[in-house]
Amino acid sequence: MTAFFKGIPKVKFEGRETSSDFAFRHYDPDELIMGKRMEDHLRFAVAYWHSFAWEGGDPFGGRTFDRPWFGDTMDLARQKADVAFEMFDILNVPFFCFHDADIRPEGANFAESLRNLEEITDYFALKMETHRTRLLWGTANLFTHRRFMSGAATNPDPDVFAYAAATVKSCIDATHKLGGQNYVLWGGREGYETLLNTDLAREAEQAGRFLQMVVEYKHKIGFTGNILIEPKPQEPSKHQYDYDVATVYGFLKRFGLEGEVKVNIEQGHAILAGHSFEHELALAASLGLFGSIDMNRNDYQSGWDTDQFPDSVPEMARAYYEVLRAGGFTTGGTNFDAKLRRQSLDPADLILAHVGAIDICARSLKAAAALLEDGSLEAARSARYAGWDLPENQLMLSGATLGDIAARVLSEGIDPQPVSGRQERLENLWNRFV
Ligand code: XLS
Ligand code: NI
Ligand code: NI
Repeated sequence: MTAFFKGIPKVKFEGRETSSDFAFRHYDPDELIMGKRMEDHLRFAVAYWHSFAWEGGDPFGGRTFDRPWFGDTMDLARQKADVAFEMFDILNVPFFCFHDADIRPEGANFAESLRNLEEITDYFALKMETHRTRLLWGTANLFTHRRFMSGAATNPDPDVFAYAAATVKSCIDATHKLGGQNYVLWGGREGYETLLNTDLAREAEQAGRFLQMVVEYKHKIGFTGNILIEPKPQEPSKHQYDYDVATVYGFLKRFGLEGEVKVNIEQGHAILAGHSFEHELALAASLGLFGSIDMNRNDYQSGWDTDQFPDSVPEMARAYYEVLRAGGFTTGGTNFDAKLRRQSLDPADLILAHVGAIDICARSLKAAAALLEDGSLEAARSARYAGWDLPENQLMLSGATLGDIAARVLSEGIDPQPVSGRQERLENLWNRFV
């Protein structure tokens, strides 16, 4: 045991009446929702980077956190892992996620970085023998180090492409070794700062080839998890190629990778792209792309990717409603890609941030499930399209020509009558459940 979380109890479900801060009021892992345990619906994961690697800096000031494991040695990396697994136990979360750079010190060269990664992931494997928390996904950090300042796969310098390919290979290997259920690619610097020095056609070809190799490699080593792309429109680049779900779908089609790659959708990224979270989730589900969630929220005034913990049941219920309609998570889950505010210095803050967020998600899931089970909303949705069930209308979608349809409009005197979309009624219905 480390001393970091000294005095902090394991967080358990205690129900609404409890007065304890360190308790779940709504998240009862074993409660059955639509016939499935809540833990198996939500599949919570802690993000290693925000919780253990982030130092509390912002563009105007550096480190505010004072963690005993900050530093660049393997000993400190192991200490960080000890604390991380202690937090996973305190929260009883089934999963965690990491980037290579979060968990191991950068070496003097690629070989040393690789050795560090292998050593620390062996240490994780050992810890996973005595802790229940599993790996939801691993990923490579291809955006922090200065070598990646002009991109990774989309870099004008082929040596960076090669370095990124080697790095991704090492991270897929590490994820596979640890039994990870997905592998994520977020293209933080796969984009541009200015079109004046950028060749869009080349960069797209490079990114397509890169992803094809990732998919080939996954099959070669027998990694059965999903490859997930995480869309984001900008930040850190001025423009990022994986802008949103629709853009990623077009990219996958172009390179023949639909069916091979799904998406990891982040709440704050959806908002930055000018969408709602539920829009991105519903669209991904409709395209057969839905994979996993990065759960967080942005400050709606600042316009930045502030990665705060979620705090709104009405908003998250919309998200989980789409997750449930999509059939729920398979390999995916709810990863808290969220960080403390830089004034939240105490170890307890780290725990309480997750406790609150977990309860928000649990309440949202319950509200969404109740509405889905009630069936009124889905009945209204189906009723709206009921005309399409008639055989003569089905024919318009397969078989009939424009000429046939025109003849039918004339012969039957078809004269469409507008009907209400009933939006406010449906909003009222929605609000009875949240
Ligand atoms: C940053 C991204 C990042 C990914 C993983 O905005 O959300 O944290 O989830 O590289
Ligand atoms: Ni993000
Ligand atoms: Ni993310």
